[in-house]
Amino acid sequence: MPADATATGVRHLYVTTPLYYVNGEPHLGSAYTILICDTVARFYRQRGYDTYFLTGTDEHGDKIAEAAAAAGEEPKAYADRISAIFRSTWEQSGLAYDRFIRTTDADHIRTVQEILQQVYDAGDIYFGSYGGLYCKGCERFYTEKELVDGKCPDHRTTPDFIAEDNYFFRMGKYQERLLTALAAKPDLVRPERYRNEVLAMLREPLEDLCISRPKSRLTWGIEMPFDDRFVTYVWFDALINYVTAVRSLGRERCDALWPAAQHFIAKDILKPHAIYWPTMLMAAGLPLYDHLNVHGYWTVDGQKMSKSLGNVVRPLDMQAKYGRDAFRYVLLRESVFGLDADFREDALVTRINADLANNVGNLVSRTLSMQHKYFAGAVQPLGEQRPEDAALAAAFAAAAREVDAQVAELMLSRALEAIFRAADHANKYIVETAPFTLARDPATKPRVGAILHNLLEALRSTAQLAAPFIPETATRIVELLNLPADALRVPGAAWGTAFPAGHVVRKPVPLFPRIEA
Ligand code: ME8
Repeated sequence: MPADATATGVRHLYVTTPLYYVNGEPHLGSAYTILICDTVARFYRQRGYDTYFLTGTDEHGDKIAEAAAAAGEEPKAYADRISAIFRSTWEQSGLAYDRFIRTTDADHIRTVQEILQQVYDAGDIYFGSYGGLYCKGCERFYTEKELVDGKCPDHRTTPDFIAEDNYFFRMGKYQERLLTALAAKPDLVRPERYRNEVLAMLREPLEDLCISRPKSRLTWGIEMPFDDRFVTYVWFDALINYVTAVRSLGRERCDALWPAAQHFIAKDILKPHAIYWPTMLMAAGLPLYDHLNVHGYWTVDGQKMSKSLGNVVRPLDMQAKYGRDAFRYVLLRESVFGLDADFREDALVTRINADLANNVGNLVSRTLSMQHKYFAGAVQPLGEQRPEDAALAAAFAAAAREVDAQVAELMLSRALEAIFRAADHANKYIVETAPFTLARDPATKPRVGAILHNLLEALRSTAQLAAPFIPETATRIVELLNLPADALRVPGAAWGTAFPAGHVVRKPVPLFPRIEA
């Protein structure tokens, strides 16, 4: 669960994606992290939390300068262009973030310089010489031990040996404090496997961090406030964005949101987020984030996604082909947070047909068509609850509890499983209670009205529970039920109280047409 309520009683949640490098375009991996953040933010927003959701782009450093040069553009013009592609992709995907930050934004540059100056004044930044093995892909120095056969384990390239005078951050000084923080809060970094990786990194003495680049080698960066011959190392710059964004909201909201910060990343950038960033925060006298949530990698048909293999999955293409919610659903349903996952288009089609079309889609169309066929769309009294009605209501109540518990642990696929299990229960309830048979006899027609009323409640609950995961579908269900949008808020009406007798629901429209393979 996010951090506790403050004195005002309002709870807060601040979620962040990594700031994506502008050296490539959005793909399945970047889409996944932002989708998880969007879902978690929607979930807590629906429950009345003050949420703030940040994403954006990381635009300085060697890697971007090189990509711009390769494209024959000035770095800023190049960053403007690619950053706009990210922004428009996320907008077209319907992601409800609060700010799209760029590391070239003026307030960010100011915040980085302020923090650098503060840490420098406090004596935690010094000038020195260093020679080391540098991987441009990772934008960091490697120790011999970290390399695999002399190569960067991520990029499989041989790092360059670079020796120069630079500024260093006394990261090593904070090793013990970081260990204490990790011990005090066992799920600061989660899931546990990544916490263990961090603890393993901290078994070695923590070295100081080189945080500048001489302008003789790189000019595309934020100038060091105390020495204009240097620019800031891209990670020391980019990580600070998480603070820049909340500071721009004013003191009070910043103080409420910052301790409720949850960063979402994949395992590739664990070290900067689990080691550089908390020690930077300590040096700047700021509290640590609430959680660092680390997920695995997506592969495509069992292979690493890459331009050369031609298997890069583009979120907008998938959404155009299958719909936004279907794409969201499959990514969230087919992955376990923390573990690697494999994307296959055939599995996507199977999921859409089985879960979305056959289960929820069918439930909507069967219920609404019977409501229209037997009662011209008008809701009938609920009547006395029979055991099978109570069991249906109980199935949704249990799903609601399970969804809360699973989302708190980021087990979003399990949460979805619980929702679809309840919807499946409703489909079985139709078979079991057989309203289509009862409708033939005028004596049992009132019971048909009651059954359908229970089913409308099941649809309302399905929409409410599923809203953070498949928001457009939830909204469409609520529209078909002819209820106001706030019917999706949690907690909502108690079972049996959302539809007054005589309330008229709309005629069904297919939500998810079956896809022929
Ligand atoms: O590292 N599977 O940016 P980046 C899952 N600018 N997630 C993936 C993925 C995959 N195959 N590929 C990428 C950077 N991601 C820095 C971050 S933060 C202050 C600076 C996602 O563009 C995942 O979230 O390389 C991963 O951590 C991120 O993209 C890396 O994005």
